[in-house]
Amino acid sequence: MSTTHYDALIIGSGFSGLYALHHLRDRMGLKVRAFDAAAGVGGTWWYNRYPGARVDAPSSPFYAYTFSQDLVDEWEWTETQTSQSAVLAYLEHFADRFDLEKDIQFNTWVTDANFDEATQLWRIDTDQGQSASAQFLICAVGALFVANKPDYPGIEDFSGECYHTGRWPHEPVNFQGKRVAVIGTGSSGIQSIPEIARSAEHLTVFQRTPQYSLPARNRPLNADEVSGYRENWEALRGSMRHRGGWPFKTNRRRAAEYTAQQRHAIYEELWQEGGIHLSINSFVGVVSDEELNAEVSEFVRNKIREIVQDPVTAEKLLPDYHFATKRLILDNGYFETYNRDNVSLVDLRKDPIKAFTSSSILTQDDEHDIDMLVLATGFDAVSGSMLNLNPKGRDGLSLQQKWDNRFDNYLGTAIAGFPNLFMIHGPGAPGVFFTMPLGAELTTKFIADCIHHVRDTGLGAIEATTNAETGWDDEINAIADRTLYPQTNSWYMGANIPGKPRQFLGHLRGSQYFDRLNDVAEHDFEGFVFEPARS
Ligand code: N01
Repeated sequence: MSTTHYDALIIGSGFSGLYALHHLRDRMGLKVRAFDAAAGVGGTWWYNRYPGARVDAPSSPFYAYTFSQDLVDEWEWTETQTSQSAVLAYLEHFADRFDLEKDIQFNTWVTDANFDEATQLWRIDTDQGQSASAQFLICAVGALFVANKPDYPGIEDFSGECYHTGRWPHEPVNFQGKRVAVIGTGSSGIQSIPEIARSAEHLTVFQRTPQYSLPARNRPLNADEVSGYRENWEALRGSMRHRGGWPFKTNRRRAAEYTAQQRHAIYEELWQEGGIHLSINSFVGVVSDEELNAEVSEFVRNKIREIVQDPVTAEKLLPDYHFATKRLILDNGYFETYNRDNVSLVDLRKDPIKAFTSSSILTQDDEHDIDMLVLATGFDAVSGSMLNLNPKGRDGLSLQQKWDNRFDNYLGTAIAGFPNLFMIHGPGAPGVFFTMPLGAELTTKFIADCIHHVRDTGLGAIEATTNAETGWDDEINAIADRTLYPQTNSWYMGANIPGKPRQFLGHLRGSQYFDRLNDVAEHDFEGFVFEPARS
C-alpha cells in the first residue's frame, strides 16, 4: 500500500478541524489533509440533528468563528439561539468560502495512527485502505462524539425504532401516532422532549437526574442588533477573548450587600431575561459559594413548582445538586411540556429500569409499552473520542494504555510520549467552558506556534514532558477545587460513564488558559522538549 506524505494530518472536520485546516494550509502554507467519517463537514453538528437541537449557550453571532470580519459581515444569523441546521449551514458556507472540502476526505474512518520514531512521522491508516504520513497529527475529534448507550438487559431485543440523539438519522423521523420513550434529560433530552411531545401520541420521559434548565427565550435577531455586532466586531471579539468566551459584562455584585428580597428581585429579572444570565450575571460566586448557590437553586426549583401544574410531577423534576455544576441547560418550554396530557415522567431513582422487551420498558413498578426509543444518554465526553482513535506513540505505547486511569496531558493539547500530536478541546482544555469556535481558533494558533518553531529551527519533534503533565493536572484541579463542580456527578467529572476515571475534564478559566498558551509559546515552550531532526 502506498503512503501519501503531507506536512500535517487533521482528523475531524467540525469547528476545530475546519479551522485548523484553514489556518495550517492557508496561513502557514502547509500541505494538509483532513479526514472525517461523516459524509460532510460539521462534526458534532453533522451528527446531532435531533428535533429541537440548538446551541445550548448564548449563540448568535458569538458561537461562530471570530477571525474574519468579512465572514461576520456576510453571514446572516437570524435567531438569538441558533438552530442545528443554521450552524451546519454556516459550517458548510465556511468550508465553501475557504475552499476546504478539496482537502478533506469524507466517509473515511481513521483506523490507526502510529508514531514512527525512526522517521519522526505519524502514519495513519483508514478503512478505505489508504495510508498517509505527516510530521504533525492534529486530533480535532470532538469533545462530544462517542455516544453513550445504556446496556439495560434486553435493550437489543427492542424491535421498534431506536435513535440516539447524537447519531440522529438524516431522514425525517415521524413521531405521529407513536408511543415514544426518551431516556435522559441532559441538554439533548431537554431540547428534544418539547418537540417530540408536540406530535407523539404519548411521550414517556425516563429521568435519572432532574436538571436545572433556564428559559432560552429564543427570538429573532433584529436589524439593529445585527448591524451593532458587525460594526463593533473587533471590540466584541476582544471581549470574548478576555471574558471567558462571551462578550457579556458579568456583574461584580456581592450577595451579602443585598437583602433577600432584593436578591430575589434580581434573580427574577435575570430569569425573565433568559439565557445563562441567572448563572453569570446575578452575584459573584454562584458556582463557588455554597450558600449563594443554594439560594439560586431554590429559586429555580420554585420556578419549576410554579410552571408544572401537577405537584407530583413537579416534585420529581426538582434538582437537588448544586445549581450550574452540571452543564446548564437552556430550554424552550421544557417544564411546560409536563402540563400536556400526552406526557408522563418516570423517576428512575424511585422506579429504575429493569429490562427491555421487544415492545416495552420494564421498570421496577410498571411496564411501559412503546413504539419508539430515543436515547438522549449523552457521550463519553472529551476523552472518549481520543481513546477511540487510540494513537500509538513512542515504543508503541497506546493512548488507551497511557490513559488507563488518568487522562494525563499538558495544556489540554499535548501528550508526553506522543510527539508532534496535538489535540483541540482535549481533557484539561476549556472546551465547553469557553466558546468552542473561538477556542478552536486560539488553540490552533498555539499549535501553529509549535509547528513554526519546530520547522523554523529544523527540529524533528516537540513533546510534552511528564513533569509538565503533572503540573498541569495540579493546576486544573486547583481551579476546579475552588468551585462546587467536583461535588456533582456530571460528565465534566467523567461520572456518566461506568468505570471512567473521575477527573475534572475542563479548564474553568478560558481566558487565563489562552494567556497561558501564549506565555508558553513566548517563553521557549516551557514544559516541552525537542528532538533534533533525524534526517
Ligand atoms: O448528554 P448528558 P446530552 N440510564 O450527558 C442520562 C452538549 N450539547 O447529550 O444526569 C438512564 O448531558 C443522564 O442522567 P444523569 C452540552 O454540552 C450541546 O444531553 O447522568 N439515564 C442525563 O440525564 C451537553 O452538556 C448541544 O443521571 C441515563 C442524560 O442521560 C453535552 O452535549 C446540544 C443513563 C445525558 O445527558 C451532553 O448533552 C446538546 C442510563 N444508563 C448537547 N445514562 C448544543 O449546543 C445517561 N443517562 C446543540
